[in-house]
Amino acid sequence: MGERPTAPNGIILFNYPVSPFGRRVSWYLALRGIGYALCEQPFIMPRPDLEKLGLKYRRIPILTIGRDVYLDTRLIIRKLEEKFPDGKLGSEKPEEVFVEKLLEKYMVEGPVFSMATGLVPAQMMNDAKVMEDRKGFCGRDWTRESLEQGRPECLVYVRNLFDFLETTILADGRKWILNSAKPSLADIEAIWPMDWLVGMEGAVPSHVVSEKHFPKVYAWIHRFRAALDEAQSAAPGTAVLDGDEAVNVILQSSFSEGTGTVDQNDGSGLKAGTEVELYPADWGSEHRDVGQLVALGPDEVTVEAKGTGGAGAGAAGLRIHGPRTGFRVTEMGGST
Ligand SMILES: N[C@@H](CCC(=O)N[C@@H](CS)C(=O)NCC(=O)O)C(=O)O
Repeated sequence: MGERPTAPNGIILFNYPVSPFGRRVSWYLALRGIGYALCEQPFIMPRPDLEKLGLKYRRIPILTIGRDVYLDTRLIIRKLEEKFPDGKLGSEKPEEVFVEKLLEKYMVEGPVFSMATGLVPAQMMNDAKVMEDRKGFCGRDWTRESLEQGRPECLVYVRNLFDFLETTILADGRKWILNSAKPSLADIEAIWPMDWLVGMEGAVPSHVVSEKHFPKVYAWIHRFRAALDEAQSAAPGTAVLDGDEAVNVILQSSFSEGTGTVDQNDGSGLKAGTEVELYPADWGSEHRDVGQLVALGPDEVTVEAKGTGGAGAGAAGLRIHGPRTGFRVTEMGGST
């Protein structure tokens, strides 16, 4: 009999390789040397593995720890910092935490990703299914024509972004954003869209953005990639699970954390136990997870999905956690 599949540290990352958001998490795990299992997902819908879990959220990546499901890289990284505090990448100093948070807000919640996606080379959009699947994502229809049309504005924005880092925080020749000895959380928060753009052939023409124009930013990216290679070769190998294995591991696990409480000062007025829908506010909002509200705080909302799941998850339930910002939590049938 073969060995029963397991997930190191109870962690499973649902991701596909070209996801720049997914890289935020796989880089974090590699830099920390935290072992996990990967369950690779298709680039477009449907995603049957997630359906089997009864999950409706359609963005990538998703991370599970035991029976707890974490949505959105902001919350995923925060949770990993909390659950594996020894050697965490975030700072303890308030002014550095301020920088990390602002970078997260600008790079993840702000306009950066949308502007960067506007530089996806138009010739890459040659699959009608992909265009249909991503309609409206980052505010575009993803036709070649609209990409071509929007390109100049995105290029101006991205060039300014490179210039911003080159002439401010990296100007003094420091190796890492917070002048740390190793890459820290602030580096992850800042580097992922830049690395994605530099690595995407045809995205940024070399007369506008290049090593020559922005030597410090490029050197930082090279340094980061080298640090990552080093961490990856030292890290425990990633276990790979297929969809059925991942679903089984999750459904045989227990919850990895307690339920938490519902903050009466949240502003929504929602009460513990109310049946709610949870979904991202910006895109993919029609994919809504339904469950009972079990926790609500300034940074996190948790619903327990019971009976709404797929084949396996329905009976026993999963707890689905989302960040509070950028997500909506609304009472089923209500107007909250
Ligand atoms: N704020 C989310 C954004 C996630 C996101 O937009 N991911 C992209 C992939 S890089 C996505 O979901 N694209 C649509 C899809 O894969 O279905 C996060 O930080 O996780």
